[in-house]
Amino acid sequence: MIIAMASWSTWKAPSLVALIFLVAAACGGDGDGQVYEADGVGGTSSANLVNPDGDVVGSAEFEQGPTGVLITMSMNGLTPGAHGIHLHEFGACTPDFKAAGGHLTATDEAQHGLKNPERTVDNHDNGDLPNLYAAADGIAQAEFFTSLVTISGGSMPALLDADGSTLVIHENPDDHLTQPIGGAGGRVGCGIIR
Ligand SMILES: [Cu+2]
Repeated sequence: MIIAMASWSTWKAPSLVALIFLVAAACGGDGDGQVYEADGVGGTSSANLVNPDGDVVGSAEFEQGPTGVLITMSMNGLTPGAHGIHLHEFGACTPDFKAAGGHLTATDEAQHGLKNPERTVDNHDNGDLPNLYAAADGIAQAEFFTSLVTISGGSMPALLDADGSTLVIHENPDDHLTQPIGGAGGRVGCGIIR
């Protein structure tokens, strides 16, 4: 509308040039149109992780960075080896971990799996993370970084949206391919993100 109304009189030409510059900046400069935006860079949230008996077995911290969320976590009581771990859509772990719902996504058509060839920037599963590895003593410590969510607001599904979200740990590894959860099996840990 502004462009259509702009005349080529000498005093309006500078504002037209400025408008074109802003549009280019919003496209990130490489023409792909993908821009990560979040409210409150530096903001944090956290979760206490519980096992199916309700015992606290770990914790996770979430910090909003300019291009994604850094997750720092530790947990004990796991079987040694790899465990699928995802961000789930509801902020609930009771009466059982099914209350956490499915993965946090922006579309019902979401494709699970970091290695899924059907996956695009328009249909990725925003709850996906690499696997969590527990040592022989059942303890796992990890950092994850994801640019597929925000803590609040912005251009990706937010952890602290109206229905909240959870960090869920599964009993088996996520193969990053199989629908809907990479064959990760049952839920052995859950934490409400607050
Ligand atoms: Cu999951």
